[in-house]
Amino acid sequence: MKSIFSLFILLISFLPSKSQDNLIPSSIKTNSSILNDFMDQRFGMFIHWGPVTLRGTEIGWSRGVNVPIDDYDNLYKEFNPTLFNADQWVKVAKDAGMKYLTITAKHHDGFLLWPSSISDYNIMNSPYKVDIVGALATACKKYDIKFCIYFTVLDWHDPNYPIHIPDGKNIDSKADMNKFVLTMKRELKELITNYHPYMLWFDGNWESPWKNEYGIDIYTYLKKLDPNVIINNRIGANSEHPKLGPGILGDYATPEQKIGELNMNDPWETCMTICQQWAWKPNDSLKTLKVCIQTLAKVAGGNGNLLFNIGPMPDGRIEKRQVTRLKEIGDWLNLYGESIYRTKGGPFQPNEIYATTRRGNKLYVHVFERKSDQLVLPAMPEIRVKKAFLLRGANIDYKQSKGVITLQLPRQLPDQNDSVIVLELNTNAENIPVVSQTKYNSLII
Ligand code: FHN
Repeated sequence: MKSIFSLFILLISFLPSKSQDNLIPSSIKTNSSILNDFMDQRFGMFIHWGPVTLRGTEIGWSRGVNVPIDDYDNLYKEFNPTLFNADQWVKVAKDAGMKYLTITAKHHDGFLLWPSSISDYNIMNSPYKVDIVGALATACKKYDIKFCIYFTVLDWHDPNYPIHIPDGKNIDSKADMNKFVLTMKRELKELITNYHPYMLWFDGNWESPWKNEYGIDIYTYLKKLDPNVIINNRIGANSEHPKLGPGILGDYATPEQKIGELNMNDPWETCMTICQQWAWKPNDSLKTLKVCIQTLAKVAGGNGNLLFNIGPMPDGRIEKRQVTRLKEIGDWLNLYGESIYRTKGGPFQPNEIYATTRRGNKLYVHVFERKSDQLVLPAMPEIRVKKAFLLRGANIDYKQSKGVITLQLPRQLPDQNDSVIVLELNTNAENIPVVSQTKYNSLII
């Protein structure tokens, strides 16, 4: 039966189809209410961690490059993060105002952070015999944080995957992709069955051995295990991560290390590092609080989520300076989170001066820079402001003429990174059409 199904998938995958996503019956696609709930969360923690932290080099990518393969593949024998504390990690996410957490259960180096019966290359064969994935899943439940799993498509360690080093050009003829996909399915079944992730963050879908029909098969398989699990757009064979739509499989788009384009139709999530490297690196440069908060506001202003990455240290602790930075973001969200969570982005394209989010009859204007005494918003015909005030602050003077709203900015804005002005409108702000970039440009002062 399975071979007939696989043959069917293979055959239809060669059909001239307008859109690959038609190959996933809409009856099994993640339903919109679940995706809307995901997008309401707005802010999540990404965690890249594994034995490679012992070398302080990049997870996966340094294998066979900065760290000899044999050295890299035996690091797990020294990996003993005795200061790992899942509750502490999840509390850091909670205190940062993050609503979901995504752990690299399996990255490109193939090491598994859970006690798998499929591969011995897992945490239980390190000196630190703790189910990291399970501990984080439990802690997330305890602190009401949605638990998510990162899972790599490519695996440079697995002999059945045809490429064995980063950017490898040699295809190993002894490899067997059918066996590899079977291993992948068995590992994913362990993860879904034992940890019930809210979302699966696939990655590494750009190398030649991976084909779209494998992605269709895996997506369909996962939906049989859990019809509600959210799956990102890195399960099909593509490298167009910032996009969704024809030819791209998955529930939402995943722009990386950059703020996604304003998009009111397709769900998207920017993933970004709080430092430079995904995995921990000694003395890596840490993003300023201004960059962190303005990135979150611009992503939300674009109608997206931010998956913000930390790299815990080899002993299991998160660097104090990363904990401090995250707490500072959480402090800002404690004051102004209503302008981020459960909002929609738009109607203006975020820019270096401001971004806007909206919910019900409220339009939130995130002011990043006080370029002058006034801030002029592009015309919104038929829209009338009934009241303008600083979120948790004083009223703001404003004028409006032919839909153009001019805000009188206070001499001193309350927050040097992002001061939020609330405009209470005569209508539902979420229904205002997106204002095109050109209209906005003409009004930059
Ligand atoms: O190769 C990975 C990289 O190591 C990291 O996991 C990022 C996070 O999204 N994704 C890939 C690069 O696009």
